[in-house]
Amino acid sequence: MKKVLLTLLALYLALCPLALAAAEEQVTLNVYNWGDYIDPDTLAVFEERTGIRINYELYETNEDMYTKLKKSKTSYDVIFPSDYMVERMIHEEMLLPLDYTAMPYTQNIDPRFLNASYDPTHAYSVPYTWGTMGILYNTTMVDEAPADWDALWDARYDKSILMLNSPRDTIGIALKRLGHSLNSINPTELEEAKQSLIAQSALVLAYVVDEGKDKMVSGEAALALVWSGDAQYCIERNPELAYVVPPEGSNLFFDAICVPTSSKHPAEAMRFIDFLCEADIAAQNYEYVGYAIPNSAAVELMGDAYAASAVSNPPDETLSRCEVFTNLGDDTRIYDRIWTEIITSIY
Ligand code: SPD
Repeated sequence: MKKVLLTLLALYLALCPLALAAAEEQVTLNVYNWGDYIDPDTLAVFEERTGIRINYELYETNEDMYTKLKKSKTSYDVIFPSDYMVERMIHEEMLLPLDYTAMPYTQNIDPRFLNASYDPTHAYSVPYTWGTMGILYNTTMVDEAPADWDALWDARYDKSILMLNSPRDTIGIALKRLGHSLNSINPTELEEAKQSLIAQSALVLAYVVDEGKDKMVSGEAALALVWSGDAQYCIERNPELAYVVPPEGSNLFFDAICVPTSSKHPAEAMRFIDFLCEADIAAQNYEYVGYAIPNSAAVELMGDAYAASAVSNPPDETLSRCEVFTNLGDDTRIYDRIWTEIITSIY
């Protein structure tokens, strides 16, 4: 009996350091993403499958995410910037080059999405979602379908209009409405856009990001400037809602997955990116977030329902009227200043 106990004790002492080392080695990934931009069940699947923990934090705009990364001491491992922000972060050496040999499921990405001007060889970014900006409107609350961007400046919808609390998007659409490029750095055009947004502000119910979805689904507002994925989400929950990309043109955006240079666990971060590219996981995320995905294998899995959505899959004619945001370099400061002036004129 004594011999058995001594053997058990020896075994325990031998295994204990191993168990402690394993516990110490447990990796936690700091994932920083937009609100409502992943099915939380997929995070649980990843954790269970890999033993890697996920600490998940949210942001509302590219600018919030960028500022946090620049200023915070927290090291993030995975982020989801849009096109122009990827370009800016590459330029400012804030992103790590990706190891595609460690991410075999990235082969599911449709090659049409792999020659983007914001990261031509996709050395730093894996495409995650894409979409357009447009007007979501309640067909029972507006007199007619919006014919152009002016609908968001229409006094008939006083305090029933929602705008995005996002500088590039909102200023960009004001520029587009006035017939200018949404990448304009022309001071006269930007001043004109600023004045138009200040004038519009009296009609605006709220400047929102994710909270706008509930307001539209519940009928609290009649019209909203939205991203197409959020339009898809809302229309699925309230069939009285419809989405239009106005004829003056709009923004075509691409959101991507990247690893910041501050990452402490780049190998695990890439394992997570690879996981998100698995067909069934990407399809599950589409069902949850409503944003179009560049993953051919997942699109194949989803079949007709996905293909039939004109919101997720706008016709080429609509896309040909859209522009992608570009990194404006130092001129980004002009947008920051204008946005501050708009917001302070309101409150
Ligand atoms: N729920 C938030 C979804 C984020 C969509 N990103 C759009 C970026 C446009 N530049």
